[in-house]
Amino acid sequence: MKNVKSHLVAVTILLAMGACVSEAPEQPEEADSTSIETSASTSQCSLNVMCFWEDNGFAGTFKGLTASVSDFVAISFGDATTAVWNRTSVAWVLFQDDTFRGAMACVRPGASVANLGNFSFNDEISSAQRQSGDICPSGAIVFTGIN
Ligand SMILES: [Ca+2]
Ligand SMILES: [Ca+2]
Repeated sequence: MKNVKSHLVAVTILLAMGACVSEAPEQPEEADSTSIETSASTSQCSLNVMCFWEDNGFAGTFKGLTASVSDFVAISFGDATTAVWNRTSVAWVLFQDDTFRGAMACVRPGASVANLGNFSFNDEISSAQRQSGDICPSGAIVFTGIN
């Protein structure tokens, strides 16, 4: 009887989840191609902000920048970044080392990366430099769109 009961509970939960999904408002087909799946954490990232999260999937501790930072230790975020989303209109170069040195990842306007671990850049970022346009420097890993 216990197994039947827990099975029923599971089915009830699934039905409840299904109901939630079907109640969600439909997204327009022509949604901004740069937008990423909305969740409690991605809503932390406002327009015109370069956003950083500690954990993959845009989760955990959040930092939002609007200007360059030469040492992430100063914002208590050294070697912590795992996910990013650039909601500014310019590219940002993220550096492995402080004072804009070392390996570079360039995140173009609107681009997001859910897991920098997929690009050998997990928990590496120590500085970030806002660019004046959407051009990335040569030698950088370039991110465009959803990654
Ligand atoms: Ca991390
Ligand atoms: Ca580093």
